[in-house]
Amino acid sequence: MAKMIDFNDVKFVKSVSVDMDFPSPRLNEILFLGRSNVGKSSIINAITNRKQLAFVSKKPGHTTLLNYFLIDDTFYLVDAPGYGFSARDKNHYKLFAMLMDNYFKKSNYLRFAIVLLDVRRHVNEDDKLMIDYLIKCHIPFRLIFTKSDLGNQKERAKATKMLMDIYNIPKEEIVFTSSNDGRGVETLRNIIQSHL
Ligand SMILES: Nc1nc2c(ncn2[C@@H]2O[C@H](COP(=O)(O)OP(=O)(O)OP(=O)(O)O)[C@@H](O)[C@H]2O)c(=O)[nH]1
Ligand SMILES: [Mg+2]
Repeated sequence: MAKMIDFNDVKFVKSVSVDMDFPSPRLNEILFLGRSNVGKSSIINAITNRKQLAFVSKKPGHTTLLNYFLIDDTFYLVDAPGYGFSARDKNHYKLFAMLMDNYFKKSNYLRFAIVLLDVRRHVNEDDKLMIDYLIKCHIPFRLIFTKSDLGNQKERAKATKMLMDIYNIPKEEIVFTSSNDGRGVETLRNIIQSHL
């Protein structure tokens, strides 16, 4: 049996730019994707039981970098920049697209991607582009809802139906997380552990 990962053992290692100067040693990577503001950094903080660890992306200039967090000296959690700037900021979108294209081409260590969706919002064109890209490239991934503390029962039911209808996802595979009240966080740790 694989060893149990200690998610509390976490270090920020480095930010990787479009030149893909990966950290060493090379280890398996779990990538977090999602629209800007969906809660990527917050869920990484929740998974690792930290308050402020993953907000390095909020520093100026860090918005188009991949942030690498080493977990238990075993693998990296990779916090990607948020997408969804395309309409507002063409330049940002170009940088994001270049960064991710290079990443998907050059990282031979990506094991699994987690695409975060806000429980209160419908998937939009940006989400669909990202998800279609993962499917096309045969990158295994899972769709995970964030901010479940803000959604009521009706919104969760609607969100469930949405994923069942659009992506044929079985009901029992749908996970609701919240960085605020911690629900779903242990499930997410187990999902990550199972893909290492
Ligand atoms: N109520 C609630 N708020 C949350 C949750 N997760 C994140 N937030 C809030 O949503 C906002 C965005 O969270 P971030 O974690 O910075 O989102 P992000 O996806 O990393 O954003 P970018 O790095 O800009 O792409 C912050 O104000 C968080 O406090 C949650 O589970 N519940
Ligand atoms: Mg962030």
